[in-house]
Amino acid sequence: MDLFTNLRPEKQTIRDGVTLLASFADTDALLKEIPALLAVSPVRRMLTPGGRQMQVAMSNCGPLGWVSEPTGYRYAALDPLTGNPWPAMPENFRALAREAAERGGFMGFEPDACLINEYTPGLKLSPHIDQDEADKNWPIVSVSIGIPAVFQLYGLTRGGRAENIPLYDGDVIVFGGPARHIYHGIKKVERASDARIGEKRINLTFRKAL
Ligand code: MD3
Ligand code: FE
Repeated sequence: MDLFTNLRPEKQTIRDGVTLLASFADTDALLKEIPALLAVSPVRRMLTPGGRQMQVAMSNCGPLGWVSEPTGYRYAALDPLTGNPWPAMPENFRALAREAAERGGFMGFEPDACLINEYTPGLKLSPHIDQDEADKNWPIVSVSIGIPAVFQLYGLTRGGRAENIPLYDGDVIVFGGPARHIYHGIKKVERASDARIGEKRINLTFRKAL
């Protein structure tokens, strides 16, 4: 054992279709953009089709935004909270998503939606599959900002044991191919503080909805 065995490889295949790019994102640059985005479309706790409030607060940027409502899930051009379009996707967001997708083996990824998830300690995201995107041949690119969280990967069904993957500030995961059909979630977030944003984790997921 040497001193460097704790360093994570910069690129790691977690399983077929799941590529982790450790510390890939310049999160200082991403964070500079976020206040202006959330001033246009604030994070809010959406209602599930079951009528419950989601724990995680969400917003979007880009031409389309993912929304959950009692009537179901959809991608919408207008923010239902404001009646206005979502804020534009910043150029550095777009470039990051494209570069990460390429490293994960997907050329020409042009996301039309970026979901912004905001976690505070104690919150979790229950296991689910993302299936509201028209063409599942495109990947989803996830970017972690702020305090750590444990990502849980299941299989094609919700049950069974999860594979736990700790995610830190700057980590990017590309989910494509067979990984588009696996259940995943975020474990209850542990208390921690980030020097820039405090006790918060922000996750960006870039999607091609249409
Ligand atoms: C695996 N978000 O927004 S990102 C989500 O950290 C979501 O906020 C979590 O799951 C978060 O839907 C995890 C990683 C992620 C996103 C989409 C996936 C993993 C995925 C789609 C298919 C498989
Ligand atoms: Fe998801």
